[in-house]
Amino acid sequence: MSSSVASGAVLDIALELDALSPGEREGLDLGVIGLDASGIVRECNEAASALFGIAPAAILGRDFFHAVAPGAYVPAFYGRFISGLRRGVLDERFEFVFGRLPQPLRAKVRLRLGRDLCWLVLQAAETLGLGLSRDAVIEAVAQRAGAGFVDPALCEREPIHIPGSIQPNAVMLAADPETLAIQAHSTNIGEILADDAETVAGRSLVDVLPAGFLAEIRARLAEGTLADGRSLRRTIALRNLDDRHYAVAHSHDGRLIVELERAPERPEDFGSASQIDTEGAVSRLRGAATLEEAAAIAALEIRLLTGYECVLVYRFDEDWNGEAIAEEKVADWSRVLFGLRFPASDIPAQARALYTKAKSRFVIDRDSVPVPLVALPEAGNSSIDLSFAQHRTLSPIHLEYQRNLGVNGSMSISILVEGRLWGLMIGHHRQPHYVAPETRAAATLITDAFAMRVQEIEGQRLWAERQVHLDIAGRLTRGLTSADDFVGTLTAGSVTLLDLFGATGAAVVSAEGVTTIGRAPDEATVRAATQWLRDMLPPDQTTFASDIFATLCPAAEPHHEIMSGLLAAFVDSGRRNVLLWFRPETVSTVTWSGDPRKPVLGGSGSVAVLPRRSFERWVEERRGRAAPFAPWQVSLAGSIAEAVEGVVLRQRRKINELTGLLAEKQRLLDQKDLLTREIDHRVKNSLQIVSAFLHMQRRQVKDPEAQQAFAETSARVMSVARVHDSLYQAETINDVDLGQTIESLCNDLVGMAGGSHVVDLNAEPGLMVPYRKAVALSLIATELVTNAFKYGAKPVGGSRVAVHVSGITAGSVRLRVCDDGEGLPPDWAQARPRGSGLGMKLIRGMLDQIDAKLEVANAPGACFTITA
Ligand code: BLA
Repeated sequence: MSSSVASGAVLDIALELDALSPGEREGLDLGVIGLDASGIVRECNEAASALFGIAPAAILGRDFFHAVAPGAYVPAFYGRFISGLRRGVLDERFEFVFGRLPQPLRAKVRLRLGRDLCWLVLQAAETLGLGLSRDAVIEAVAQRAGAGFVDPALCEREPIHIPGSIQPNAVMLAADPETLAIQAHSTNIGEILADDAETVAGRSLVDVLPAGFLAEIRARLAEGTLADGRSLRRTIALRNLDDRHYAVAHSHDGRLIVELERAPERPEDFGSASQIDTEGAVSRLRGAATLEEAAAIAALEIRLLTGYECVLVYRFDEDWNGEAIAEEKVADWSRVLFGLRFPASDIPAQARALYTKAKSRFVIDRDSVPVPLVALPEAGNSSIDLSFAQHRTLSPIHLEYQRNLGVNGSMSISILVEGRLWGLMIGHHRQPHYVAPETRAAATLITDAFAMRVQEIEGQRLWAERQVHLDIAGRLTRGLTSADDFVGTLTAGSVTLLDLFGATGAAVVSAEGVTTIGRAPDEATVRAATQWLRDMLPPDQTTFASDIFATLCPAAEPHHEIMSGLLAAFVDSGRRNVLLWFRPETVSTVTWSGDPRKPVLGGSGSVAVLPRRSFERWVEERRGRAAPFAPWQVSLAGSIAEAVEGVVLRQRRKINELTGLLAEKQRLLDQKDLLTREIDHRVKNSLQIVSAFLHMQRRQVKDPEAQQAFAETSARVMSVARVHDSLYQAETINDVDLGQTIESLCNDLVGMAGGSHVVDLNAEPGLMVPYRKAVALSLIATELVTNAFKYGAKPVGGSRVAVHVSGITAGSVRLRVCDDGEGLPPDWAQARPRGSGLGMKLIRGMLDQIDAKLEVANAPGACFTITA
């Protein structure tokens, strides 16, 4: 803003002002202003009022440095004034640029302490533009004829880290960190050069900066502790100049950058903050219980400290839109930004990325004229990266935004929570506003303290919430480890999926089906939603969360009231099993500062985009949206799904094991069956052979009794063989078809007996009896039929025997053998047995074995009924 260039003899009028009458001073064509010791304008001539474009009456009696020319409230102007007053000696000549619209003005200034007043003599030197890019923006605003709204992404293109200029409150030097050779400098370099040498070409920092400061810089460079946002800050006296300068050195992008700004001579000159201020502020922040309270405290403390008329705490949401969650401002500023939402494009992505690295931005005067950087040939071709420079000029588009917002002087300090840009501490002033370096540092410190308190408060809340969830998740997983039925464990236990994530409904999709709890959609919708997830998500994605699911998935749309929010976790890689949580739609209103659908205006000429003009409240009714799921909730859902996978896998393994076991058992059973049948077959064969032998032997003996005995024994063996034959043919190894067995048996007996014996068989088909019963009944039948053949036979011709086999009740059968002989004598039971009596003994033995009952009657032939 200032230059120490001598201002020519014209301003020598300052020497005579005390001697002139007020009328004579009024008549001068140089601007003359008389200030009292408080900086109040006591006199102002016509030329001065014309220079400022303000009527003398509106200047007289007002504070020059705060009301008339607030841009002059800087060390280079007010600082000179106050120091001179203190010393009692003041006569300074310098140049100053008054930022104002439409055109800033460079003026030659002489500040001289007169007898009663301090004289300020001003001569307009030239009107200036606001720099090429800012002028282009202003031109575009003027030209704009409803060019409509454009893609906000265009805002992200501006390379704000290489603006090619700095704000005029400082002088900048860029040097080679190795050789300290100056590579570039701001064009106002003359302000710090004592010898009026306008150029530093071919010179080194050694020629400009004090040796002590340079030694520190060298040491820090060697250590590597001057990069990545670190800097060395010192107040230094420049060679041949009394003025103390606040110097900040940092290295970035292969350059050493030094910024020098005139420092207040005394802390009280510009109300520089001290530890005393920050101490109180930090302890008050500590006492804040809630986020809102902490934000309000931080905003107030910083406003009091920095003097901005308004300080806001601005918080980003997950989409990088932002909201003013605290607003502390002077009583006479009626504008309200508190509670309003601002679209993400207001602070575009590249700005947010930069603010994550570089902590703060202070702008004294929005309409000050940027000072270009000139690169010397030594600098090479690349532009100077000002990412970490304190005095980088801000984007001209953003400065236009500030103008639309009614803001001139401003600050923004990054609120970083866990390394992420959580928000900004924003300072607004309607006039230009200087903040001393120590105060800037203090505001940054308080902002950091606030960020830490946020981390604590949010961390505690999150911790408590997470603890509850971890506890529930732990109970669910413990349940899962001992359960085989994971669906039941998750949906029907003392804790369920509904106890997690503030869900109002949940569902489990498994191979068995869909199980829902709470407010959940019908099964078909759950299935359709699951299918949508399977179709839409890349194969390796195992979890999914959305707060607008009903607008994404067509099947969910009709159910937006209950499933606007969805959190899903696939259990297995085949995605057959999935856990789902539902959150209802929460209808809410968001009040935007301006229509969020039109945040960016199209520009004109070389300027593609312009900020919106209107910050009118714009109320959006939000529908189709649920409270969003937090990332930790999504990952917790993922780990529950993993635990479930364990159960599913275990279940599957168990089923596989059991199926294996079953198959093996079946194989063994089949084998045994085969073996038994084989044995039965062989037994039958062996018995048949034995029976045949007996038959053969019968022929060889002559004794009729022996013959009879052989025949009977043969028949008995045969009957057992028959049972084994039936067993061999039976489908199951235990049961025997009794009718069939008896039938074969009777055929054998008729065959063996020869002659004219006949058996009339009446057997119920498919009458199955256990093996033991079959053997016993077969033997009994053999005895009874053989006996009938023997004793029931008529003298002429054979006997006719009726054999009847039938079932009575389940598990019991009846065998009846009747002959057509004369019947048994009345005393047959007592009579000496006919023959050997072995037959009857055998019958009784068999009856006992199977616990059967025998009835004997004459009807009229002998009739035996066995119930077994
Ligand atoms: C930067 N925008 C910013 C900054 C703020 C805002 C605080 C930080 C710079 C600074 O310190 O001033 C926005 N200011 C706000 C908001 C509030 C506020 C939201 O007080 C509400 C309380 N901005 C636009 C459009 C574009 C744009 C349309 O509105 C681009 C087309 C750009 N904003 C933009 C750019 C920056 C910015 C490029 C970076 C400025 C810089 O650091 O150079």
